[in-house]
Amino acid sequence: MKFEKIKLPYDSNALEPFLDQATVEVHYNKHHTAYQDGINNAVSGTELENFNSIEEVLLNYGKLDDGLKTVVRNAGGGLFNHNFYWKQFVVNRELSETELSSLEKIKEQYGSLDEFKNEFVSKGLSVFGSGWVWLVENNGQLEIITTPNQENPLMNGIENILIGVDVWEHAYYLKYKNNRKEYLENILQLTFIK
Ligand code: MN3
Repeated sequence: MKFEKIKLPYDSNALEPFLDQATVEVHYNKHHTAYQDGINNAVSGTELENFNSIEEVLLNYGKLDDGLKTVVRNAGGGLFNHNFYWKQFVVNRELSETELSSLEKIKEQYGSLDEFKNEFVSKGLSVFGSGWVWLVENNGQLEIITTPNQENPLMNGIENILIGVDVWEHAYYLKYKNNRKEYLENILQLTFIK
């Protein structure tokens, strides 16, 4: 296996009550695994053999052979995005120095954490169909951006990602049904800005 999904850094019930155990298990065990398998099945005999990480593949997305782009965008993107998603949650750990300084930057740029949260949630609600909403730092400025399907900031050359929230229905439907807004508000409580 060339590109691997991360091991969950906590138990599958550790995100309760914001994210339920059943959702975490199906999302991590089924969906995330499918992205991992999808990209690994595409490696043999292609230029993907030359890369050492999925991040490196995505950062070079524009230069890849056209025949590889669909699988990299969908499965490779899915693998990276979900690795990021599970890792960002603050469970049984202190905030890092980077997270603490990002908190200050958010307050400076958005006025308050509440104003930031409102903007992030409304951006997440604006994604039509499946996709992601991100907080990134780009050229020294924080930006809230969205990507469709499994696309991500790396594909646009943005490496500094602070928050990434999956707004595919599979990420929340078991617990929140069609209430994406409540999911977005609750998921932020698991991140460093809680
Ligand atoms: Mn997902």
